[in-house]
This record gives sequence, structure tokens and C-alpha cells, in this order.
Amino acid sequence: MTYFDKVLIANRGEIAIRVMRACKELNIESVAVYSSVDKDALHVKYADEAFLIGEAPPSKSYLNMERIVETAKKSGAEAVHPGYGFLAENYRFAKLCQEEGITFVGPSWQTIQAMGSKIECKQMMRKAGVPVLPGTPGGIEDTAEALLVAEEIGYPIIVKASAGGGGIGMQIVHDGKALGEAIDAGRRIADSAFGDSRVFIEKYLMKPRHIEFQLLADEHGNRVHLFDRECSIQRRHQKLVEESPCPIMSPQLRSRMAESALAVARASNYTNAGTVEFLYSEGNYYFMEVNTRLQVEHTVTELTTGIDIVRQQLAIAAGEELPFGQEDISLRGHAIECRINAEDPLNNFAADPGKILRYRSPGGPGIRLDSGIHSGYSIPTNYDSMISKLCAWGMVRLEAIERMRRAIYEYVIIGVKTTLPLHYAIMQNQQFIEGNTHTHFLQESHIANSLQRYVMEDEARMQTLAASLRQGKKTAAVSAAVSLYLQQGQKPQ
Ligand code: MV4
Repeated sequence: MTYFDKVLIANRGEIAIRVMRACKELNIESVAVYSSVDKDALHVKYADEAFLIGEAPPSKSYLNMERIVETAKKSGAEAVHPGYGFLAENYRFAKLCQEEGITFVGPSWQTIQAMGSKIECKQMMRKAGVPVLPGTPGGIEDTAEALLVAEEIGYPIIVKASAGGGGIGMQIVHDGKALGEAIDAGRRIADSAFGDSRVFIEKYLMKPRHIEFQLLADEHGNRVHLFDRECSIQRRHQKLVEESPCPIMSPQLRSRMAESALAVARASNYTNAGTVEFLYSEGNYYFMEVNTRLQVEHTVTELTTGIDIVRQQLAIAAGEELPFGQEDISLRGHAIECRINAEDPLNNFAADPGKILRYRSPGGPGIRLDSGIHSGYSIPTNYDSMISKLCAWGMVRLEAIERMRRAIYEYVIIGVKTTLPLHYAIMQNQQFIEGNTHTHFLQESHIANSLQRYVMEDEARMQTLAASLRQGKKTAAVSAAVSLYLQQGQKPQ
């Protein structure tokens, strides 16, 4: 096997550790990079070597392409793994790596660039015979033309930015009167957010499901899919709960969607790991976009297929052939992921960074925890609020749900508010248990109204479990701080 000897991980938190774990198993040395606020972070401790690359703001550290490539060279790393977020889908970074003789663990920069333009990408997929939503064939040239298209497909329609992501610049339009203004606003927002003002329109689906397929493709033309994930439960375009497989997937639908996902990979010359996203509504599915990176929720696919996606990414980047074909891959059981964010569920999910006073992770049958934090760790304010990913696997979906509830019960995080009570509420929700979710599930469910009760129950539980953690005289001060925190909801320093 001609794997790398040393890989630099251009990321932080749980995903940096996740990648380093694969490196460790493969006997690859890992190089961490970190910002000034991350010097005590777990990913720095886990790595074989670590380099300070700048100040806390992402633009000064984790987004500093030149500095990261320079660090890779200085450390002797042959490859860079970007994780997700930061530079993971920046084609300029992938291009810079190539120019500097460093292997970028991901697709070619050309593929990343092509998939980054939704207009071109959608055109490419339509040509490849993949179902897409009706809409303008390309970008909107003038409003009159857009009006004609909208009349033809029927309202509501949605205006989207070609360079868009995370819903930025997206607008739903219900009639012709509002279209012109929506296009102009979409252009302005897209221009300032992405430096690309191109927008397009398509038919708007009211309550679709978000279903995606995980792909692996090597550099020798072999491509496989690792089945589907359901990712409909989200808030403000941030996914909160993901699972594999999608609870409503039938063998017929799966084979059609998997065929489309593989056609997407073929058409885009895709290599390495990637995800094809679809919207699903009333028996039909439509191509949405390609995520050219390792995703947060790759974990549930690993649990249901047994395949280590990061290991395969490294092998593919090193030029290896996929060690299995489609017929060797099977789906076993059901897995669910809850994203644990340091956010206050009772204060509109405002970020709640701070110091972790007590921490105890869940374990036992069917539980996987990918975490970037520990007791005594201070969550910086500069980055994403996601602190860990709690996953549960079961032979059937209900067993996975029951294990998730039990793991949430065991999980102690004191010092910052978290989304744990929200996840407990979701795991108890009848509609969720029935698998009847869509992208507007959280807004429509009455979960938000019952959160107060779940948060109070959670705090009572924490108090009981924290008591069992108190030991040794050094912790007396911390115990007092914890009690104060739990009683008054106040954060000690
Ligand atoms: C849509 C849609 C309905 N119809 N497009 C949101 C983010 C971006 N990736 C695309 N998004 C949507 N596009 C049409 N034609 C609904 C959404 C959408 C959504 C999609 C997936 C997951 C969560 C979502 C939440 C709100 C809206």
C-alpha cells in the first residue's frame, strides 16, 4: 500500500480528530494546525506535530491558504485533508495545493469549481439524465424572460443564487408582481456574499425531504454509493439530526436515486468522497447539489455500512483502487446522529460558548461519540458552535432511537447550554418516531413549546449525574461552581 507518511489536517475540533484517527490506524503521522485560541484544543494534543498558524479569526488562521500550504511543506506532509467547512470546498485552495506539489484529499479543483456553480451544475446534470426541478434553463438574463418561465411552471417558485449555499439569497415568490424585486434582491445579496450575482429560478417544493447519497470514487474509474441519508431535520439551514437509511426509502426508489447519484459522479468526473443531495416530494426526487467534501454526517453511513470513509479518502488520494465493488457493500441496521451544539435552546439557540466544568461521555452498545471537547475545555467564540456528534446504531430504527435517548441521558455537559434537551424532545416526538419528517418539521412540531420542560428535566438529570462525578479534594471548587451554575443558570467566570 502506498499511503502517505504524513498528512496535514487543515481543520479543528471533532473533524480534525476524526481524520487523525484514520491516520493513526494507517500509521500516517498527523500534523495539526491551530490558531492562538486553540493551543489547548484536543486536535493539537492528538496530532504528532502541531503548528500555530495565526490569530483566532478564521481569515487569519484556518482560512489562510498560503500559510497552511507553507506549513505542509515545512512539516514534510505530502497531503492535506481539509475536513469540512473552512477550505474544504474552496477550489482555489485545492488548486494551490496541486501547484505546490501537495495532494489535496478530495476531488480535483476543476470538479470542486464546476460543482460550486449551481447553474452549470444543474445544466450538466439535466444533460446527464438526472431529474432536476423545472426552472430557467440557465441564469436569468432579464425579468421578462423569468416571468414567462415562472408562469409556465406555476407559482410558488424559488429564486436561488448560482454560487449560493446555506439558503443565502434564496427567496420564495408567490406571484408575478413580486418576482422582479426578488430577482433584484437575490442578485444584490449573491453579489455581496459570493462576488457572483447570477441567480436562477425553479419550482418551489413546499415541504420536501432532504435525501442524500454518499459516494466514493477512485482515480481508476470505479464508483460506488454507500446508500442514503435522511437529513430533513434542520434549523436555519443547519442540520440537527441525520440518519441512515432514509426511513421512507423503498428498494425501487433507492435503486433509481442511487443510479442518478452515480450518473452525477460520472458526469462531473468525480473522485474521492462526495455527497449528492436531492429534494424528495410526493414520490419524486430532484437533484439539488453536490457536496464535494467529507460531511458532518458521514458517521451514520460508516455505522450502517462498516466502511471507514476517511480511510477510503486517504487511499483514493494516494492513488489506490477502491478495495470493494458495489456488490460487496451492504446496509445493516439503522443509525442516527444528533449534532450537539453549545447553544441555548431557550434563547433562540444563541451560541453559548464558555468553559466545560463537567463532562462525561456516553458509551455502551451501539453508541459512537465524535467529540472535540473535554472537562476544563473553553469553547472559543470564534468558530462553529457544534461541539460533538452523538450517534446511535440499532438493528432497527426504533432500537437506534431508544439507544439515542439512553445516550442523551448518560451525556453530561455542564458549563455551557447545549442542544441535548432539544434532541431528547425530538427522540420522544411521535411524528419523528414514525419517520414522518420534512424540512419544516421543527417549525411545525410543537417541540419548541415544550422545550422549557425538557431543559428543566435535563438540568435536574445533570445535577444527579454530576454528583456521581465529584471526587477528590481538587474538585471542590469546581463542584461549588457547578452547583451555582445549575441553580442560577449563571456562568462562573
Ligand atoms: C429548495 C426548497 C424547495 N424547493 N428548492 C435550502 C438550502 C439550499 N441547499 C436549498 N434549499 C431549499 N431549496 C426548491 N426548489 C427548499 C429548500 C430548503 C431546504 C432544503 C434542504 C434542507 C433544508 C431546507 C430548509 C429550507 C428550505
